[in-house]
Amino acid sequence: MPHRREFLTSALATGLTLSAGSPLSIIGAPLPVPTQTHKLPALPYDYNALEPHIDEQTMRLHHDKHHQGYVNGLNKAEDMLSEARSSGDYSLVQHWSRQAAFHGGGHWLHSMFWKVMAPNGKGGGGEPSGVVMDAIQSDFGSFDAFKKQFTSAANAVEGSGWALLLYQMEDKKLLVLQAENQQKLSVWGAVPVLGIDVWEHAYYLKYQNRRLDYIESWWNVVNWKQIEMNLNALI
Ligand code: MN3
Repeated sequence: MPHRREFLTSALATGLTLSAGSPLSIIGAPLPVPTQTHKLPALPYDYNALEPHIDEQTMRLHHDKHHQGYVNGLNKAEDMLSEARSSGDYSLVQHWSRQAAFHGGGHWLHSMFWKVMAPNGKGGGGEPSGVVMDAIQSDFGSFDAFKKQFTSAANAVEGSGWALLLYQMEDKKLLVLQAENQQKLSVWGAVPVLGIDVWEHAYYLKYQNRRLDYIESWWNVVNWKQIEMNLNALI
């Protein structure tokens, strides 16, 4: 499907007139409307389901406004990138590639973030078992050692970012990394299987500047079954 501007340009070039407020049409036939490639996924639970660890208002703002913003930003960046490529303006290509990386990172990580959480006692909290526990023990020594390292990494992110547990495909090992913003990582070939958002918008309403309290409470809603599915898809 052509992008909207290309389409409008070609529509106008062929002498069509567009009237404001009415659907585009050629002699009654509806014209294709540009699709928004990426869409905001629904939360897999209610907005208040993670209380008291993550409050309802934070979840509403975080999912409906912040995540939606990344989805919109990614759709726009991809459209603009396509235009910049056709025009041959490679400084714009670079600009929109960076925007796509930022917003795409945000969209992907938030989509994972909602899924790796579940209400406490209903899939959330406790410890992993099976393949996840085996991998954690083998790569970090113990679950406790992993949890301390991950908590410390999350708490120490400078400014906005994430702590991530990733599976390194080449080494077949788990590792913990920080991502600044959404996308600045230091390792290739590693896929996130668990992550915590430590941007202030993820916790500030309830925890204010007490990021560590948020992280420690967050462990109560970690959905280890989902992490097992994420890992099993890679190994
Ligand atoms: Mn966020």
